[in-house]
Amino acid sequence: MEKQKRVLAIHDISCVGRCSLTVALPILAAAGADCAVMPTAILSTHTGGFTGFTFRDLTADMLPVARHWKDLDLRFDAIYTGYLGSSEQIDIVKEIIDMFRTDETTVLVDPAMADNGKLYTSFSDDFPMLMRSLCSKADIVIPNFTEAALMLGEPYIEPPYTDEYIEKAVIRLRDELGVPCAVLTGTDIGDGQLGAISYDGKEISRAGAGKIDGYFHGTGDVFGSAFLAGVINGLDMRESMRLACDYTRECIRRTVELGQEERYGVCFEKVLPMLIERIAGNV
Ligand code: PXL
Repeated sequence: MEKQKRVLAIHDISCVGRCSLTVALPILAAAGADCAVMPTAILSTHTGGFTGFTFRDLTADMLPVARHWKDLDLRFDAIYTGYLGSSEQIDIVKEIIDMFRTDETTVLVDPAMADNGKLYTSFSDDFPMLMRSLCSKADIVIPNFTEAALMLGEPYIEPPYTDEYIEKAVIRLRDELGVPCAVLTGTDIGDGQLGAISYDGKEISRAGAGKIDGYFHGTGDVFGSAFLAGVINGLDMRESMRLACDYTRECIRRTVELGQEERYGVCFEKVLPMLIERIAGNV
């Protein structure tokens, strides 16, 4: 009988708005993982689409928490990092990765800091280069096109893209960041599909699902969590991307069907049975 996988998810808690930890924990739990959490900050809501949100920075708590876990001899099969609460957390997260990484650990870094050509309001202009240095410690990175452009010091280009542009971007991302595998999300070549492309130094893989128009908050975290759910359950890059694309699309479709306001995130809870079935059936 295979041991239950333990994941450490390092993201903020946006108490309302379904993103970061309030998405990662339930999705990874549904995928059968024991998901430990390290909150980087606690916000009353996320920062996209709400004003007047509260923000409690938890930078000072992170290393003491990690040291306690080290004393307990806790081990993690995967470390999944996302939205960070301060620039100082970049070095802290690197230290935590060093504390817990073994040959069997998968380190997945989502450089959650920007979308639609813009850095999120809470980050300063030097943050993308700091985030780039964190990405270089990962086994897999999953930026969108805005985050990739910021880390590569390139102008952001609006979709639709050419297939050639997407391929070059993912190859550059992997090679320049020095990361074993890069997954670029938000691939849109104007054919009605939206998806992701990966490059692991040998092979380029693609996955996509029918595009639904609109801006849906938190879908990067839904995608990242479902992708990691695939990886820890033994799926390869292409299969994990396909699972994440199909799951994210279905979450968006249900959100539209239910007439839910976009800033409250997508109705991922309603689609968890599909994720569980797909993982059980290994597709
Ligand atoms: O899902 C990205 C995200 C996570 N956490 C917070 C955010 C955002 C995007 O805006 O504001 C606090």
